[in-house]
Amino acid sequence: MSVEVLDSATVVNFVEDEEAFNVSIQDRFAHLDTDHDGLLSYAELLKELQSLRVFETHFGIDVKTDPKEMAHVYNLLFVQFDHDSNGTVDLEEFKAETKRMMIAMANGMGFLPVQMVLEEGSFLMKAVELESAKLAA
Ligand SMILES: [Ca+2]
Ligand SMILES: [Ca+2]
Repeated sequence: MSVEVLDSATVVNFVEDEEAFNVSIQDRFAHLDTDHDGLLSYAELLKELQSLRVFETHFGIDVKTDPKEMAHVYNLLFVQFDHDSNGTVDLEEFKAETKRMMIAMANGMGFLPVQMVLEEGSFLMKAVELESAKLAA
């Protein structure tokens, strides 16, 4: 984990960079799909949900003090990902919902950069990496 500064433009640029975003989605999906059946179960997706920093900003929930509340939120989120309600999340569902959530988060961030603790390999970290790669180019 590391502390990074990011703003809404960083997140939006990443999501709208179709190629970079697709690659990241496929990478992340493959990484989360530990039994390699091409679908994400609740347990598999949970790892991703836990790394999404969207909760603190979006729901204002303290992850550490209320695990029961978090379990409830994770359940609601899984249902959001599972568009066709078949109990698993496929690549298209994962991509569509991740994109939607990141844009929603970017909208919530406004124009001021915010500091966040990001996990290696998380989408936000990739967004930051893409942005700094562009700045360096
Ligand atoms: Ca799986
Ligand atoms: Ca599904």
